[in-house]
Amino acid sequence: MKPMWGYSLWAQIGSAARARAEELALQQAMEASSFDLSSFLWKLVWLEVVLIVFLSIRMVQVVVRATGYDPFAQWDRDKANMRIWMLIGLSGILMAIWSAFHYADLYLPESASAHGVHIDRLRNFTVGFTFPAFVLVHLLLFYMIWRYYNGRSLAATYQETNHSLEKASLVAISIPVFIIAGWGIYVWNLPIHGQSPTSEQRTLQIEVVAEQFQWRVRYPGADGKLGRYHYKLIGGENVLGLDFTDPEAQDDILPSLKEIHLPVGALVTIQVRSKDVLHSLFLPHFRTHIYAVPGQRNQVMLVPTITTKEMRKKLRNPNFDYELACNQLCGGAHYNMRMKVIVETWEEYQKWLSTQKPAYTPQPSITKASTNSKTI
Ligand SMILES: [Cu+2]
Repeated sequence: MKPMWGYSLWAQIGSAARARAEELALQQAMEASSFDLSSFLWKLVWLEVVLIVFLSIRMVQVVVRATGYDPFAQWDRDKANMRIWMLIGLSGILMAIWSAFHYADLYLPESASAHGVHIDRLRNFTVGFTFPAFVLVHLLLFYMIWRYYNGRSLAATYQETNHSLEKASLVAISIPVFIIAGWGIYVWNLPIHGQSPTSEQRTLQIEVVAEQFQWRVRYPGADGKLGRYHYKLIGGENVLGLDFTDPEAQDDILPSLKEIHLPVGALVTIQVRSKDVLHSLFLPHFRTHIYAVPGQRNQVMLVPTITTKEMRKKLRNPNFDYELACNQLCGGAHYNMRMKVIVETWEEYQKWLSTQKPAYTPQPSITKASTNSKTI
């Protein structure tokens, strides 16, 4: 039977990803079964190290027992414990501070969506507030370990109750918690349903469908509406299960390229669903993330504010591209689930869309089909 709808490229991309996943699984199975001499020798080396440590301790014990001389009798155990704790704790905190600066290059660039600016602000506030507290509390913790380790004459003062201190600390802690929680409820609501278009703002509704291991994007046709679908209609060339009896579905557009085009400044609502397992739509540069759940239609909205061209200029990187990634380990070729996101002007978006074909092409009548069969 001839394919009814002309977008077999999607099917090809899908089968290529599946073939690659099978290839990888086979490779892994072969690697698991073959004998690797060097890794075997390394395991022997580690076993030897463990044995040497164990035997050394045992030897010391035997010597102590035989001679009655204990070299560790004079050791202050509490002091040793305190010093080990100080070493572990302080090196941990130093590493945390070091890594925050060392990996600063890997931080995301400024947010490219309207709500992302709010998310960044909230994040900066929270980190700005908690990081000094984190450092201070840990420094105090290790100071206390040093000051009051057992064996010192100092003893901590005991206080029965101190209501005013407890009240003060309760208030001091709850104020920032309330601010962060309340602000957070407002900010995290923005990408879900907290944004509505202004009077001049354009709106766009698209659909992104996840499957192992690719994304498919559906754009509305001239009517601006996405048509009906049903999972039972998925099959053959109808990869998204669109209901083509619905006129709104007939003009929907399914580009075959692995790209998403978004118009800058428009309020874009993305409907997300999955055809198989749990996936996750992650647009890090837009601070946007939502799960793609089988059997459920999720929704996320964003207003792209910086075009790809502008961001390339800002970052002085002519090769920069926004990215859509799957943020849920969904199977063998999970890494393959990424797409380029192109933010452009409304005119550029319209121009690009006009070059894409609708998902549905009316099936030619039998006589036409027979005469045109070579060209279809
Ligand atoms: Cu995935």
